[in-house]
Amino acid sequence: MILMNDIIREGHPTLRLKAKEVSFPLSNEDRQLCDDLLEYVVNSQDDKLGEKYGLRSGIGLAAPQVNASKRIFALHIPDGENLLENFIAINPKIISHSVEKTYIETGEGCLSVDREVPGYVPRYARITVKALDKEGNVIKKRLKGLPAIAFQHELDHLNGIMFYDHIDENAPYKDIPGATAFDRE
Ligand code: NB4
Ligand code: NI
Repeated sequence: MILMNDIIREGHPTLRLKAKEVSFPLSNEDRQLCDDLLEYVVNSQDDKLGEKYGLRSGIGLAAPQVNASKRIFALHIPDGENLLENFIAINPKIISHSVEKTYIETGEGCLSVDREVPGYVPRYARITVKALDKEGNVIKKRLKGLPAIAFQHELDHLNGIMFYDHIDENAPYKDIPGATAFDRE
């Protein structure tokens, strides 16, 4: 299972690389990587397991964060008792997006960043995405709210972009025209 010391931190060059597309059928190594990424996110949200293994909780994790420069990430986003999203995205793409933007009121964090970086991170409010699952089947989804924000955060990792690259360092909380805040609470 993935533990915190398997997660590379800012400054590591892999976090600034453009990750490579994955070929199919998946190698056993890539299949295992997919399962490990999703397992980490699920474990991290389990109080007992999180406590036992000292995991920082997350709703997403991208392959470059475990030093695998491959276009794969996992999302596990609960909504109270229900599950908003739970999937592995391979060779993901945003095929269209809204003009309207959104941002998490309390800002974003990252498992590869061991510090708070305050400020609004502008994201597209609604996106239509395409990705492949482990069998190579096409997944097409329309995402909004936290799933849309998380998908963009993870896709950024596949392109060597960190959330704070989007924060205006001179005015981190400046108003984002035409944006609606996403309130986590
Ligand atoms: C990715 C997210 C940062 C902003 C918003 C949030 C958490 C992450 C980073 C968008 C994507 C990880 C991957 C959370 C969290 C809400 C749901 C359910 C019960 C606790 C869990 C906490 F943990 N970000 N952490 N950061 N990243 N919500 N939740 N809650 O997920 O670096 O690249 O368990
Ligand atoms: Ni991150």
